[in-house]
Amino acid sequence: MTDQEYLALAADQARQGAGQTWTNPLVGAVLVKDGRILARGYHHRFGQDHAEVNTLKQLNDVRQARGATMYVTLEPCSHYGKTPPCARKLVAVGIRRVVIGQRDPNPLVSGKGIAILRAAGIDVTVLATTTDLNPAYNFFYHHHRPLVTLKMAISADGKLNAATGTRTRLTGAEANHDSQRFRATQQAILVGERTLTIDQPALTVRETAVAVPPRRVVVVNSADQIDRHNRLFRTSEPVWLLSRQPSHRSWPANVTVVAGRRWTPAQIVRYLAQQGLQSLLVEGGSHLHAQFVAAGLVDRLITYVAPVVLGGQALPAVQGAASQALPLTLTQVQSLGTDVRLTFRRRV
Ligand code: AOF
Ligand code: ZN
Repeated sequence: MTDQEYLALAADQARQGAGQTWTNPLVGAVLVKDGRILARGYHHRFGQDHAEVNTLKQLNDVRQARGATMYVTLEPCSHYGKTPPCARKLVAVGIRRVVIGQRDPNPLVSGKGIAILRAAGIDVTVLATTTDLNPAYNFFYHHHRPLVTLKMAISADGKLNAATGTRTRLTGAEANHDSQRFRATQQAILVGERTLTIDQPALTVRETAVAVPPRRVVVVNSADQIDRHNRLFRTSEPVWLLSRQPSHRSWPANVTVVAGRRWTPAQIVRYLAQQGLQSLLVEGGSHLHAQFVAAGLVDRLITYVAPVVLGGQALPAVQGAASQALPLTLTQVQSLGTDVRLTFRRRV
């Protein structure tokens, strides 16, 4: 097998940690000697052992690792964090070669893990074949803000709702499951005030187990004018109300009000970055979509197109703030029952 093929196996390992590792990335590893796989492992959960250590733990006798090659999807760490540095561990057990799927963009590690391995005489190959495993993690360390995905379900004529002030269920069960699965990968979900009251979204992840549920973020003019009977407040996942006006109410423990700022997309994204959030899903409505487009803060777009024409009075998917066109590259087309999902990324 080639280095790339072993790394693909390591990536399969990594994906088993999905939904459990944030703020850490998904990482997987495979240990190979004389063309035989001795062990596989991954980072299971935030705060627990790293992939390399879990892999070594699969061995009956750690001396088997002497002279072996470790394939790992991310540069082994160099720091004493919640666990001791993996790079030193690989040196200590006598690994001869390390093949790395991508360099760690976290400045705590970046390049230092590789340096430790090389200084100890280990043969190190660094590829860039596993960067797709952690898109938001990588984006966050390169751009110092969360990766922003805009998600919309529209009619075949590009409309969101049948008329202002009503909720229109456009997509079918398969598209709804798909959007639930996507939510599970996100650290924050944002809606505007009108969507909160009209659509009554719960903004929860209901079909996947996640260690940390996405924060449910709402931009409002005044937190104190929000109806506490909104469906959003019926469950205990964290809610952040980004309010222009200060709040004098007392709120339940899961609700945080951050007040006194005009919450432009730039302000929202800066605040979420300060809180360490690596991904943001913007889920409506049309005015918030327009603001993010106008601010140039849409990195990816997911559009579900439903087989219906809403016509006349219906609300366009993006409306309000004046904006320039947002050039996109289509990355995927999927049929989901009677609907279609189009995935785009911003063209750079
Ligand atoms: C690895 N293997 O499996 C992971 C790594 O707080 P800690 O100690 O868990 O360290 C977290 C950082 O370590 C994380 O931001 C990333 O740089 C690296 N993650 N490194 O060698 C792993 N999960
Ligand atoms: Zn580590």
